[in-house]
Amino acid sequence: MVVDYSLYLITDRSFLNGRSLANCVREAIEGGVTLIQVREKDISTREFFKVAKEVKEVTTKYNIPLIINDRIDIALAIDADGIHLGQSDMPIEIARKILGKDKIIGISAGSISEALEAEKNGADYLGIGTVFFTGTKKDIEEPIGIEGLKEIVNKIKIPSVAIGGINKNNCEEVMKAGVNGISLISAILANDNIENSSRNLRNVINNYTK
Ligand code: TZP
Ligand code: MG
Repeated sequence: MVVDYSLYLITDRSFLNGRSLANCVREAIEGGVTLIQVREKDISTREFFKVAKEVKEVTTKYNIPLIINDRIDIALAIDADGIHLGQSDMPIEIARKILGKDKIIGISAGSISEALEAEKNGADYLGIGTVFFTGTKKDIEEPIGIEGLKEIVNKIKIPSVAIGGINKNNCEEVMKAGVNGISLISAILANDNIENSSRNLRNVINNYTK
């Protein structure tokens, strides 16, 4: 599967203000989002399954790959295209055994050693960060910044996306660091007009996509 990593929306229901996640995802795709990750914390298994299934209907219709954060069982249950794992989640080798070679496995990496390890163990892409401080994820230590991002990107061969505090004002310098794309939550979902905010990002990064 050829995946376009350029504009990667990660979901978070706390930004929805009563809007349906499936509709928000549809608007984001209309605005140029190329990849979706359903990432939900503090949610029951049943609710996660329901939300993921609703989003899957939209991504299937638009032929956009769908990644599930952390929950391999949910990914299998809805036949998602892949999974995104953090450093404390299931080891990648085990996830690969469970999911098979055709599913996408993404790994969060915040250092060169984490990135090289994930690449060696067969990750399909890396989510590199946190690049900037962000209110969306509170448990962040020191952001790696653009320089830290460049150092990691220069050491790896697999596709990468940057994550953490990315918005329309800083996405150009993030793309210039050499990543294949940007992944973001609030810069898209915290806006009333999701399609427009996606399109604004799309317009800036179009010049830099590999
Ligand atoms: N992992 C590192 S930062 C982050 C995650 C899931 C949150 C990114 O959210 P935002 O709103 O794009 O900064
Ligand atoms: Mg995780």
